[in-house]
Amino acid sequence: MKTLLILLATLLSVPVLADSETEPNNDQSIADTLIAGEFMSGRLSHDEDVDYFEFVLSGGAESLELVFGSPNVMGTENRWLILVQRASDGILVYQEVLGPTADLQITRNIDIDNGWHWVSVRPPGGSLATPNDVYNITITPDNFTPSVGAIEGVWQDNFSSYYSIHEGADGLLYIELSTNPFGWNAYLGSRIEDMAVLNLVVGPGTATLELTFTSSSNYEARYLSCQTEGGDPCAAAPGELLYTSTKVFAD
Ligand SMILES: [Ca+2]
Ligand SMILES: [Ca+2]
Repeated sequence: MKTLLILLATLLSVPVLADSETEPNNDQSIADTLIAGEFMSGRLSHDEDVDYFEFVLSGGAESLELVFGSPNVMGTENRWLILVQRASDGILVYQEVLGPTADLQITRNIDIDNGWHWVSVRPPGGSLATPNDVYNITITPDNFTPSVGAIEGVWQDNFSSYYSIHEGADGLLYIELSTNPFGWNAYLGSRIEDMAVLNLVVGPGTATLELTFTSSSNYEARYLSCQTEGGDPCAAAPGELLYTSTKVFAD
């Protein structure tokens, strides 16, 4: 197990589920594609640089979560103008000048319909300087469902524990890569849309775990039921948020 954790720590320096802009992307006809739930990074290289991205919503999307950050930015002076535009008629569905800080990305929920859209990132104009730090942008529609295989990989929760997810036609295997000296735990079950329901198959006691994927790189974990080996209720009550995880490695 120790070897595995060292291996994981080595792998974790590699960002995953991420893409970078491809210049020139300065108008709508050569926009880069945003994938729901995946991180896109870019940079305004000069005062005339505009970065266009495009995405298509389907299946009855009604709102879009847009997350905008700049993880290495120094201070609070950096501002980017973000526009979201419907391609069919050019209507602006969102525009705002955003100033994320290194420790605080910005999240907005935007009312939106199905169809093709553009996001553009540009200098803020006026007396504000063009920021030259790297920015990142992630969009996730409210009806988002990860595709089969998109959630495979190694995940880390907000308490620094690791998990491994394996998904195929036969179901979803979820392994807790615990440092617990008494052994490891595994759950088996299946996923429908954004929710997996999994039963403990290796480990003490009985438990049914529910994972809710809010994107291809985030989920929340809760027990639907849980009993210890001695038949007592587990410390965490059913429905209580146990942890949130982010994806840290994929093939
Ligand atoms: Ca750029
Ligand atoms: Ca550009």
